[in-house]
Amino acid sequence: MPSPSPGSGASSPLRDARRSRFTYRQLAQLATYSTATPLRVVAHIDLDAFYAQCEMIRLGVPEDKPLAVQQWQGLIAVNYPARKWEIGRHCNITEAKKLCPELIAQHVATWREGDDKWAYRDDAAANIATDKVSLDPYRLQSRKILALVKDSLPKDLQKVEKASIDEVFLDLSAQVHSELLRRFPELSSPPPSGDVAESLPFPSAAALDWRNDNLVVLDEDQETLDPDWDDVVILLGSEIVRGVRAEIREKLGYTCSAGIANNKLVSKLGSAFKKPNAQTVVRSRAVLPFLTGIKVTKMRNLGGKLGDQVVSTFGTESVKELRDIPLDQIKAKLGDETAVWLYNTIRGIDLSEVNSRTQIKSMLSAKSFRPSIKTPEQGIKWLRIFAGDIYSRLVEEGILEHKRWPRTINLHHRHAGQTRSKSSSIPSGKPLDEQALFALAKELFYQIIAEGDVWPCANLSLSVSGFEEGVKGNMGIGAFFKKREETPPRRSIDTVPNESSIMEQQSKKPRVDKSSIQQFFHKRPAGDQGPLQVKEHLDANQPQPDDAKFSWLDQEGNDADKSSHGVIGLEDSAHLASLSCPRCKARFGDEISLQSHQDWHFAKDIQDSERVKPTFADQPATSRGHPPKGSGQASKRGRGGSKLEQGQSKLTFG
Ligand code: DCP
Ligand code: CA
Repeated sequence: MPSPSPGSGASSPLRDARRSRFTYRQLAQLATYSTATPLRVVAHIDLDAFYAQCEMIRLGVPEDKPLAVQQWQGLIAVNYPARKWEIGRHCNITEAKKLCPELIAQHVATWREGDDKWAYRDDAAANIATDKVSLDPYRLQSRKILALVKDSLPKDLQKVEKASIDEVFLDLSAQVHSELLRRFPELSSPPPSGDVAESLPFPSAAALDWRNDNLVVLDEDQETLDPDWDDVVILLGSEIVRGVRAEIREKLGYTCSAGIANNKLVSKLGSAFKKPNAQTVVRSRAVLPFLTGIKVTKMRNLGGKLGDQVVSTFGTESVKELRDIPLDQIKAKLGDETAVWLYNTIRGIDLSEVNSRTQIKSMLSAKSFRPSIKTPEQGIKWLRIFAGDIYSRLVEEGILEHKRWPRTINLHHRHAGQTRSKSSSIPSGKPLDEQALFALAKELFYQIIAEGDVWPCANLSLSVSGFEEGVKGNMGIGAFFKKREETPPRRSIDTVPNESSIMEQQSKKPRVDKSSIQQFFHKRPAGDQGPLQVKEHLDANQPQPDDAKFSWLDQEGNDADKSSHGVIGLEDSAHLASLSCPRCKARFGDEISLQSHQDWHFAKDIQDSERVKPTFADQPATSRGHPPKGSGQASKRGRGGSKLEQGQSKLTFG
């Protein structure tokens, strides 16, 4: 039977007499992207082996050839043919070549001092001390893909959230609503009683054609239930996603995987369920059985410390077993807010919105030094590179047209396993160019140096954040500066906290349950100081970012749970000697690969800290679509983290 269309289903007087489980109100809510309707349709699209596909397409490598993307001695992306040889990100290049001698290993592009453009270089792997990874080629492809996704959806009926460099969420509700009314005109009439709480008529489609979708299948008795509107809408969503994926494949050559469900949580699990080049549909009736087979630590926002705590507190990773624990018991262990959030999450309930904001929140340029640098001159050289890198991305962001402007600049310095950070406001009223950024960065650097005990330095990272919107319409540049000046200028902030600053910060916050989910994530103080605010103190325990890995996540990453947690100090030689990640137990062939991997954890922690987690405020939802009191507001708080992306089109060295 084809997809549902008027008259496509065998209707009988008996069927006509039945009523749907869904109401006219819930149908109408679809058109407004309401998170309260159980008929909501959300998709998550994730590119397969993304960087590897970028390289294959760029180099014209046949699709069945194994290829991996190399960064120094490690691998950061592995295509599916290479995965058949058991090559993964945990391998270093030597191990990978041993597993598959035909492996094509393409090193990422790098910036090099003296060149004003990134390039693919044959000797990059040997030049870790002087080169800095460029992810520009992947950002460019990512932008193209995002633009195509948007183009392939109706302009006025789309809500697209870029979730990371290779992922998007789509809220398809409004488009599906419009398609539904087109195909089932009977739904356009008002409820006969005039009451929107009235049940809809039963769908006239008796069977739905899922084409080659990977449908999460159910027990036979559940499958025998006739499809209701929640099944029909998800089928329509799935058709739309199939079309988007086909466009990406046809026009740009990339394969991707997708999940279609009625919220972000489940759609994301769906896209990872079958890869590559497949789409998985999780109907609402399949959510609970689907989640039963998934580990709690694989769920969105549970890949980190919170997930670890849940597992250790309740002694199980199994979603099914966790569902047997009464809410009160979870509350007693985790506090009310976290407990309710967890209770809902393991039942597949997630009222967070797809957030169509695609603007970046911060930009970061960083470098881990191997060996560590030992003089201010060396540091200054890198600051100039960072300033050039960030400035070129600001230009892409529209700084020359005064569209957007960062308010804060942050410098992070790592020595002996500790990070020192300084930040200051970016003065308003005068043009912000590369030189100005460089001067600000130097000032922060000298402040750090003045504190003493700063050499050798293992990592420097410069970031800008706190973006403001600039000129709109016919507002002149004067108005732009005026607006900026109204913002109280911030003094250079010594970010090593003292007791009073901690107190002040706390007093500004609303009361948070001590054991709530919030405690797992550092919070930003009032007045956005960018994602790195979380690192504003001497921190002896966190590994630090490598240039590429950290850039990847800081600019792109919003991806939730690709890891588990548990941190080590970078300089902790005992840990490094073991060459296995203490957070997720992944093994590495050399220290650099291990550190890169740990940098990824670190960067992801920062990304995670950007998010506000709880979906509901207090009461558990007992059924989908009947969220507890206060859920609407709380769901607004549960937005995704920063999705940052800019290219590095030009870098000058002085
Ligand atoms: N990435 C990275 N370092 C990591 C993880 C990812 O540099 N530790 C980069 C390379 C990936 C891209 O981000 O190609 C997207 O990450 P994914 O986790 O989505 O992985 P892939 O797209 O490579 O593979 P999959 O098909 O499993 O999604
Ligand atoms: Ca991917």
